[in-house]
Amino acid sequence: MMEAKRLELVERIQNLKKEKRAIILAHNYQRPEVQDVADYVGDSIELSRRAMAEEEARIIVFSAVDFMAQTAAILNPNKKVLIPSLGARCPMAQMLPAENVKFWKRKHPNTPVVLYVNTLAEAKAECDICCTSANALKIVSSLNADTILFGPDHNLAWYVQQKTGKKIISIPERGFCPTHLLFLKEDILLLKEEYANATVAVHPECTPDVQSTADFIGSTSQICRFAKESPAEKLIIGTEVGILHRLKTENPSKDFIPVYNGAICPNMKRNTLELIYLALKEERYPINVPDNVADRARRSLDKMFEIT
Ligand code: CIZ
Ligand code: SF4
Repeated sequence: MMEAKRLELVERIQNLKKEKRAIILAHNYQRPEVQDVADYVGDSIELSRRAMAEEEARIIVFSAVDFMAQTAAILNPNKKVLIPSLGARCPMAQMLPAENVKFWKRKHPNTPVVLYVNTLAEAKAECDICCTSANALKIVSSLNADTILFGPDHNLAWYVQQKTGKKIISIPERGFCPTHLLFLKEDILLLKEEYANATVAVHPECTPDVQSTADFIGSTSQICRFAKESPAEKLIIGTEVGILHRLKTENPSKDFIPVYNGAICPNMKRNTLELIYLALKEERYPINVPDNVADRARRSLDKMFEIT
C-alpha cells in the first residue's frame, strides 16, 4: 500500500475510534499494518480478556478469524464485537461442527470432551471444557479421566497425548491447520545446518515430525515470551509468518528465520486496513451468537479460566 494512503487510513481509523469509543484488537497473525494500528496484539484469549478489561469501550473491532471474534463476543455480551471481514473463517474450526461433537459423545459416553478454542460457538457449547494451545496440557491433566475426547486439531492432540500420557481420542480423526501443515521437518533440518546455534520454536499445530525438531513448542503468545526470555540470538520460527512482525518489533536485536515464508493463513490476511476502517465507519460486521449457545459456550470457557 502507498505510504500516503496508509497514513490517511490510519488517521481516519484513529478519529473514528475516539468518536465511537472503539478499540482495535489484532491477532498475532494479522498483517503488519493491521498490528500497527491495533491497541493490542495477542492470541485470541489474551485479546478477549483485554476486551473484558476495557470497560469504557463500546465497540471492539476484533481483527482475527471467525471463532476468535465469536469468543470475544461470548465473553463480552455488553459490547458490540465487529469482525472486519466475513471471509476470515478458520478451516480448522469448520472441521468439527457441533453435530459431529454430539456424534463422538454418543460413541464415547462418559468421556470428557476438551475442545481447542479453534471451534465455532455451537461446538464449544457441546464440550465440557475449552483449552488453548498454551494451556492444553494443564487442562487435560486437571481432568479426572484417563481417556479424553479432544479436537479439532490432531497434531495438538498428539502433543497432549505425548506430554500427559493420557489416551487422547482425536475428534475428528484428522483435523488440522492447512497453514501449519506447510512446515516440513527437512526444511528445519536444513535451516539448522545453515544457521548454527539457532533455536527452533514451533506451534503444536505442526506435525509430530516437525515438533520433534523443536527446542520449544508453544502457542503464539508463548513463542513471543520465549523469544524475549531466551538468550538465543537466532530463532527459527515454525508458525504463521504474521508473528514475525511482532517478534521483530519486540526484539530488534535478534534474528528471526521463518521455516517457510509461504506459511500464510489466507483467512487471517483477509482483514485489511481498509476493512478495519469500514468496520468502524459502518459498524460492520457484528458478531451475534444466540444467547442459548453463548451461555453454554461461556460455561466451557469459564471452566478453562477457573483452571488457568
Ligand atoms: O488462540 C489463538 O490465538 C491461536 C489459535 C493461536 C495461538 O497459538 O495463539
Ligand atoms: Fe485456522 Fe490455521 Fe489460520 Fe489459525 S492459522 S486461523 S488454525 S487456518
